[in-house]
Amino acid sequence: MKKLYLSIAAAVVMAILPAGISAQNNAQNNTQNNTQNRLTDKELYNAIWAMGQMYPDGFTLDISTMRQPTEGIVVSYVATQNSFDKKSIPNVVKHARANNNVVGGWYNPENGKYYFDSNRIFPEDSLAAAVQFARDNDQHTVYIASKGINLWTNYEQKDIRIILDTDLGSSTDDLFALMMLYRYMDMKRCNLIGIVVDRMGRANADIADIMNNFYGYPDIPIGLETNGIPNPHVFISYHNLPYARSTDAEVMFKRTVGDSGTYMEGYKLYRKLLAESPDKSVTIASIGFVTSLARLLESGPDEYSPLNGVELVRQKVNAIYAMGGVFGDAVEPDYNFKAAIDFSLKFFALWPKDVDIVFSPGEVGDPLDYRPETVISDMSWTDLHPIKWTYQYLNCDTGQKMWDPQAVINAVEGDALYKLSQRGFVTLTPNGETIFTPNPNGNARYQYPGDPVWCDLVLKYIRLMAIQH
Ligand SMILES: [Ca+2]
Repeated sequence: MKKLYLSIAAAVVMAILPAGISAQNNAQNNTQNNTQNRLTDKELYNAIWAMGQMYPDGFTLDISTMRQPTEGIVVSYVATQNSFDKKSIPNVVKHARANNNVVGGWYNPENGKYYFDSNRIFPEDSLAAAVQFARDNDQHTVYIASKGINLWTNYEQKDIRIILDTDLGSSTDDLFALMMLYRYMDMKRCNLIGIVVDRMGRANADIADIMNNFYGYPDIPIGLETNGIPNPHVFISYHNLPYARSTDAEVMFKRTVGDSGTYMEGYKLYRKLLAESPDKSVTIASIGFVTSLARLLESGPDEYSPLNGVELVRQKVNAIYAMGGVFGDAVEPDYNFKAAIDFSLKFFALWPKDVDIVFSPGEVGDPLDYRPETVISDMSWTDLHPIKWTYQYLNCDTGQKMWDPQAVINAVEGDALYKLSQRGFVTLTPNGETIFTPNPNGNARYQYPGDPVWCDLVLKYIRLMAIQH
């Protein structure tokens, strides 16, 4: 359901009420139920109806205080969802009084109807519970009052199986992309079936291990590239994060694999996970080097599948969302493909031309600047937090732009949040340039950068995920 709740002052509501009541309550309106008790039911219904007309994009109203909630996650009850027009308002109010004293409404210009409903408000750090409640009440969206954004609940959504392919251990946007996936898991919006760490070095896989544990998914399998590119540039060296200790020398973050365990080779984990998955069920989010992907595509039959890598991808993968590439008028250099150019050339040559690939160029995430002080502030709810630790103890003045989450969000949300190019084919030059050739039968598209409103919305979305606990 479309909803856009506006932040109007209670005074505006009062302006539509009888003068005497308006004056009294503008002066002193702190007592719960005070306002409602002073209104007759008919006056309350008229006020709600008037708000629906004044704010056709939507409103939320606490009828015990006649104020708009300024924070909270607003979810509608299914019981009142077919409440059209003025005659339905008494029933909505009755339900609201019996439950949470919150009503909302909006106008649908497509059918000329006003919709009113009774709402429940959850704390903003309880997104998973709010989404579950929304699903139980057949609601497509929840509304975040403090941020002015709607989130999809996708209650009818099928299982999306995600494999994250990441170069953990350098820029911190990989950490945020991974965080988003766990929070999507909390909301049951995807199933993260595996993490492939394509940056060589055991510590980088250990980072995935502590992230899995911290976010409550200790058993998500992790693969590690062992034959990728040697010594790629490190922007922020947070490889010591898995072994952080408190001032009392206590190990801060749990691991599942630990010092004695081993990680599966990255492309082998791909083969295992793909072989175990239904056809066309897996979406890959690639936010690092395509080293393990190139090795997967070059692989032959093994104990997991009689198919070679290309055929396995063709049969099992629905789409890949890849952070990288430079398109259109963009001038910024690509890092991910160029840094691993030999692997990237193999990847582009072998990736099946009938399996979709959506590129997220750097310019999409560029304006989404999640400042270090904001990160630490958003994570003020705990001191035991791997991302917060990184920001507290390392210099994170570089690398905090939210590039990688764009591939992950697009992979889970689908295309609704992004403006994508027309279809075409993309080839890679030995210099690392991505060449796009339009073709309606092409498998490739790329994200266009969003406008400032869009960038603001998506950054708020990422920040909302960071406060969940
Ligand atoms: Ca990355």
